[in-house]
Amino acid sequence: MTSSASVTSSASVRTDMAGTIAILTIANPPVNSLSANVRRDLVAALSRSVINGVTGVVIAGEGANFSAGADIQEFDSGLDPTAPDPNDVHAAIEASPVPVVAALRGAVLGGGLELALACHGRVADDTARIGLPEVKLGLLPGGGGTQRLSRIAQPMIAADMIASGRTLAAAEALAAGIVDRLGPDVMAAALELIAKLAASGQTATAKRPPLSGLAEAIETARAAIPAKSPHAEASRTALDSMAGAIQLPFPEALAQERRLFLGLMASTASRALRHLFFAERAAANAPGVDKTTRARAIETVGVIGAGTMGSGIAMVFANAGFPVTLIERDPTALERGLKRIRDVYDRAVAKGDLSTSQAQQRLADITGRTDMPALSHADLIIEAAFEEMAVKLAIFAELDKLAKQGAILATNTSALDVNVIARSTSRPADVVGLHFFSPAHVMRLLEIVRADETDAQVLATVIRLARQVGKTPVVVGVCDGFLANRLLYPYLRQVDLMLEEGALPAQVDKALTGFGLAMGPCTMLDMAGQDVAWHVRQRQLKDWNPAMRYSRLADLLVEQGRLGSKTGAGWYRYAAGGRQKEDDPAVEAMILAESARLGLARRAISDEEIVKRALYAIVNEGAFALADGTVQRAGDIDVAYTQGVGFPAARGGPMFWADMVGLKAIHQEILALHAGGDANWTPAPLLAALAESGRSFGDLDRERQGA
Ligand code: T1G
Repeated sequence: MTSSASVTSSASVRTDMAGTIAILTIANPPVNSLSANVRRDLVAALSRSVINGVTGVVIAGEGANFSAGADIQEFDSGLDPTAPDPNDVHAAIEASPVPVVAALRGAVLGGGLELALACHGRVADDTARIGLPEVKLGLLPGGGGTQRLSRIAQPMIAADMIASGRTLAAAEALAAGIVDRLGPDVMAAALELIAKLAASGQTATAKRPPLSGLAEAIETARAAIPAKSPHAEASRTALDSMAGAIQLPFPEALAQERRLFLGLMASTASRALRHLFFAERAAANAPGVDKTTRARAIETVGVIGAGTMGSGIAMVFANAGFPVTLIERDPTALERGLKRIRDVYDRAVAKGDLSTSQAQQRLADITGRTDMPALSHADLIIEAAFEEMAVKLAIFAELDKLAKQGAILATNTSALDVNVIARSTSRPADVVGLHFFSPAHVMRLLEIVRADETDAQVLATVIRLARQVGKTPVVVGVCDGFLANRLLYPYLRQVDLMLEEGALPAQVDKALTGFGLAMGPCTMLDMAGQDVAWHVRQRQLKDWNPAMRYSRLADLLVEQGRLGSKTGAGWYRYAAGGRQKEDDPAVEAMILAESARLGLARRAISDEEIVKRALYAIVNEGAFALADGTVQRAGDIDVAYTQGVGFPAARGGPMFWADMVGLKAIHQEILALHAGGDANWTPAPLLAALAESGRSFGDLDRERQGA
C-alpha cells in the first residue's frame, strides 16, 4: 500500500511514495482536467521523481475520475505558451528510465486517455469509462491519441473510438488491449504491473509499430460516419490523422496530428460545439438553486393522460427504472396508450436497441390505472392531459386533495400559464412545469418552467431528475410558449408571410433544411398537427396588435380539414400512411388565391431571404425573452433549439449563429424590415443595445454569469 505522507505537493499534482515507487496524483477538481498547471506540475513531478531514483511511477486521479481530458475552456481563453503541451508531457513519460503506469478510474477521456496511452501500462477498475470524445467537440485527439491508440488497441475498435467518440466500459477496454489489468484495487494492480515491467523492461508506446489491419479499420470507420453528424468533418479529419500512423514516422505523424487539431480548434463548428458543451451545463442552473440545494427523494412517478405525450413521458421514467402509474380515466384510451408503449418497446427489441428482458422490465414498471387515487403515494405527478386550462385546473384541484404532502405536482403544458395552475392549488410551491418535447421518450430537451412560487428545492429536484432520466434541462420562466415555442411563433409567422409574398412550402422547407435545420417548418407543422398551432394562434388573436402583419394561410388549411400528415394533407399531401410527402397543387392554388385576394404581386424570394427572415425572427424574440427574464442566458436558447427544435449543433444554436453573423448587421436588417411598418420587426431593445455597443450574446452571458 502507499505511504501516507505526501513527499511534495504542488497546486495540482500530489506526490506520494510507496516504497521506491512515486505516486503522482492529479488533483484538479471537479474532473481533473489537464490544465496548463497540471501539465506543468506533472512534468516537474516526474522529473523530480526520476532524479530521486525511484524505481517506478504511478499516475492517478484524485477522487472518482482519472481525468476528463484537456481543460476545454483553454481552447477559447488561449493556450498558455509557457506551459508544456500534452505531447511534451507524453514524451517525458515515454522517456522515463523507469516504468510509468496509469491507475484508471471513472472518466478517462480525451487528453486523460492520451496521458494514459503514453504510460508503459494501464490498470483500471470497473468504474473506468475510457474514450476519446474529442470529435463531439468538433476536435480530434490532439495529444497523440490517434497515433498511440493505433499502436495499442484492436484497430477496428481504435478507429471507431476515434471517429465516433464512443466511450468503452472497463471490460471492453481490457478486451481491446487498452487496459492491461482490471481489478478493484487499481493502486495494488499498478504496483504489481510496475514490478513486472521493471523486471521485463518497458517499451514506449511510440516505439511500437501500428497494429496490422489499421488501414481497413480506418476505411470502415470512415464509411460509418453519419452524413448528418454535427461532427462529421472532425471525424473524417481524425481518421486522416490516424492514417498517419501507417504513412509517416511517429514524430511526423504527431506533428501532422497537432496541425490538424489546431485547424479544427479554430473552426466555427468546434467553437459551436464547445459553446454548447458549457451552455448545456449552465442551462440547468436556476435562480436560488445551487449544488448545495437539497433535492427531494423521487422514487415513484405518476403520469396523468395516456395520450401521445403521457405514454411517452411514462416511458421516459420507466426507461430510467422508475415505477410509473399511468392514469387514464377512459379504459379504451388507457389501453390505447399502453399499446402505444408496447409497440415502441417491440420495435426497439426488433431493432436490437433493447433486449427482450429489458423491454419486459420497463413494461412491468408501468402500471395503467383509471382511478386517480392510485397516485396518492407518488413522489412526482406529471399531468399530460388535454391542452385546455379548465381541464388542467380540474385535475390539479383533485391532485391537491389526493397527492401526499411534499409530492411534486408538474404540468406538461406547452404554453399555458403555470402560475394560474399553481395558484389554483393550496401548494403552489410544489407546482412546476415540465414541458417535454414530442416524442417525449426520444427528444432530449426538457423545459423546466419555474412558476413565481415554485420552491427552489422543487427546481433542484426536477433539474437533477431530468439529467437522471437522460434529459437536458433548460430552466425558463412563465410566458406564452415558454422558450422554444415562444421563439417559434414569430418564426412561423415569417414563413406564412413569405408564402403570401411569393414562396411555396417546398422552397421554404428546402431553404431551411439546406441551412441545417433537421426539418423545415411546413413539414414540422404537418407532423405536429396544424390544429395544434391553430389553437395557439386563436388564443393569441384575442388581443392581436393590428400593426403586426398576420397571415391567415395556415388557418385556411385547418378550415379545409388539412391538419397535416394525420389527415393525409396539410401543406403537403401524404400517401402511404403519412410516410410519403408530395407537393399539393391545391395548396399552391390556395396560396396564389390568397396572394391575389390581398393584392400582393408575388415575387421570387431567395433562399437567403427565407433563412434570414425566419432566423432573425427567432433571434429578435430571443432578445426580448432575455430582456424580460423569461430566459436567463442566450446559451439556454441555443441548447433548447439544438436539442428540441433541430437547429444544427455545428452552428451552435440561433444566438451563437447570430453572434457569428454579427449583431450589428442583423440589427440593421431588422431596422430595414421594420421600416416597412410591420410590427413583427420591432427591434428588441436588448439587440439594439448589444449591436450599438459592439457586444455579442456570448458577452451578455459572460457578463450575467460574472454579475
Ligand atoms: N474541461 C473543462 N471543464 C470540464 C471538462 C473539461 N474537459 N469536463 C467537465 N468539465 C466541467 C463541466 O463543465 C462542469 O462544470 C463540471 O466539470 C462537471 O461536469 C488534447 C483536445 C467527465 C463525463 O470531452 O464528458 O482532451 O458546470 O456536469 O455529468 O486530445 O464532464 O460544474 O461548472 O459534465 O459527472 C475531451 C468532457 C476534452 C470530456 C463528467 N474530454 N466532460 O460528467 O459532470 S478535449 C471531454 C464530460 C481533449 C485532447 C483533447 C463530463 C464527464 P460546472 P459534468 P458529469
